[in-house]
Amino acid sequence: MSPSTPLLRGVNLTEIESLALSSQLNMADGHARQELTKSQRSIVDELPDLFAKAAAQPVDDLEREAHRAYLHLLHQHSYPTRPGGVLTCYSSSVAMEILARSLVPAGGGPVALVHPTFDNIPDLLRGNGLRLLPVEEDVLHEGSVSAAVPEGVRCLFITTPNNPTGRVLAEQRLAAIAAECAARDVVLALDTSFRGFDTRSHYDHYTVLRDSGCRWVVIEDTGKLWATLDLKVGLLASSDHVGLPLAKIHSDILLGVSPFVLVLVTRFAEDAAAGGLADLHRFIADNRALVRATLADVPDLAFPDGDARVSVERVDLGERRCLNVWTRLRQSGIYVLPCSQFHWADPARGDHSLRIALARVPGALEAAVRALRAVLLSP
Ligand code: EGV
Repeated sequence: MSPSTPLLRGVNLTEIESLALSSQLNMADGHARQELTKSQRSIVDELPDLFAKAAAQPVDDLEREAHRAYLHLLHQHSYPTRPGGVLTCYSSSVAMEILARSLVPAGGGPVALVHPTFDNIPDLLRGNGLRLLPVEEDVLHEGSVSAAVPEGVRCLFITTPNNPTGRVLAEQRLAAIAAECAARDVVLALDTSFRGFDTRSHYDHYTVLRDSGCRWVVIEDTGKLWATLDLKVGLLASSDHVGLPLAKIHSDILLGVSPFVLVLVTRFAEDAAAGGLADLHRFIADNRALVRATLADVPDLAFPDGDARVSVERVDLGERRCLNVWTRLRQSGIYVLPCSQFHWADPARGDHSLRIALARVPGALEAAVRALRAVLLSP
């Protein structure tokens, strides 16, 4: 996409994010780009030793340690420990692609997918020829459970906490939805990539899923929490008898992730468990407060996700169009994300909001949000 591309229709969110990668004021992607903490820096200082450890130990052990450290950190104590119960991938999008491909041979109806959500999820599903049915967040979270699991679908896919809204599926609601999926033999798939930020999504999902008796898949992601320069893994966990060729497709795509990355994930997870996660929650809350305070006096503006704790914040622009605001910010080298594409079934519904990344150095975030304020205040 050339720098003068005027319209963003037909362009996906990741393409927009990639425009921002070399900018000093990149508030676009949801990756972690804050400074390392002191204890994280000391892990980085040990990298040569970690490399040696990774080379010396059996990769099975390293994989088990990484799963355990990460999933226990997030209180997911009942994750499957059987062989192949958690498949390790280079990223959660690779896990997503494996899930999408695995759903094809099963045949059957469309996949029901939360609306809105990050657009690479619908794109990967559709890219594999699957038909999609949007399920609005409100329908998913409240009211009749049978409406949350539309008739005839082969799979229900929920991002929780959701991206960009931060909305979390409550334990009772997960239990009710999982029971409905069990009764109707619908595969329940969760993407919990942002759960590290929100303790309300730290109840043990695997206990709830297992108790329901449904067929389920969970995608986890270590990539959103720590500024490890995209050294990360995605995890693809599944129930016994899930009936999808996940391991086979995983083997089509990779032999395994780097043992070095597994060791790094284990160390960062241990550091987080020792207090780093609580520090991170405070850091994100402070950055969210900074955004809200800086924009507080701008008329016709709102923060629709009052309760959100994830590392992104939506801003409702009122009458203004996100494309317009995005274009003007971009002229100053400042990047945020327009929200149209999150509304994958009805992009117009996102035309008046932006998403700001919060996992950033506070000084840079403040500069970007001040510039946003200036754009919003000038006609
Ligand atoms: C966010 C982009 C893709 C994704 C960004 C993201 N990756 N498309 N494979 O990591 O919220 O900005 O999730």
